[in-house]
Amino acid sequence: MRKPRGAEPGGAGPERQRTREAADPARRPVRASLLLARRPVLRSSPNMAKVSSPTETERCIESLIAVFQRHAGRDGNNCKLSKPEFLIFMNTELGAFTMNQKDPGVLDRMMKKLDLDSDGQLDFQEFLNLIGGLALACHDSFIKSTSSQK
Ligand SMILES: [Ca+2]
Repeated sequence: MRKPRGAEPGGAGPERQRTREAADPARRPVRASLLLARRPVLRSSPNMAKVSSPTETERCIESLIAVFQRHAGRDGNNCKLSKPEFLIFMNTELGAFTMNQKDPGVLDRMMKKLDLDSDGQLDFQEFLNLIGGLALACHDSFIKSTSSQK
């Protein structure tokens, strides 16, 4: 009697091991980042290096850095967000927020307020103040809406 493939008892044999190894590189792409560079590289076998997946928080930090650098780099300097870059960032990444503003001067005032050293550009720290402020406003609004439901 012929058994169907892979139905043998103790199916975690060499065949299953091979398919898992083949699928791994696609599931866990090796990514270059500061966060991952500091993570320990675990080796389960001499031929296979496993890089542990970034946590949700690490992915958020990586995303913030990537988005900042992508927008700041439009003029060649990816360390500072110029006013035109800031406006593009606000209209593309935070379009829902921007569209709800009735005052056309709100982005100008935001840029001035965020630009703590008044160099006409936002560095990453100044950018994080914007993100932190928006996150805080969202959190407060979330708390208010959940407490009013009780
Ligand atoms: Ca600045």
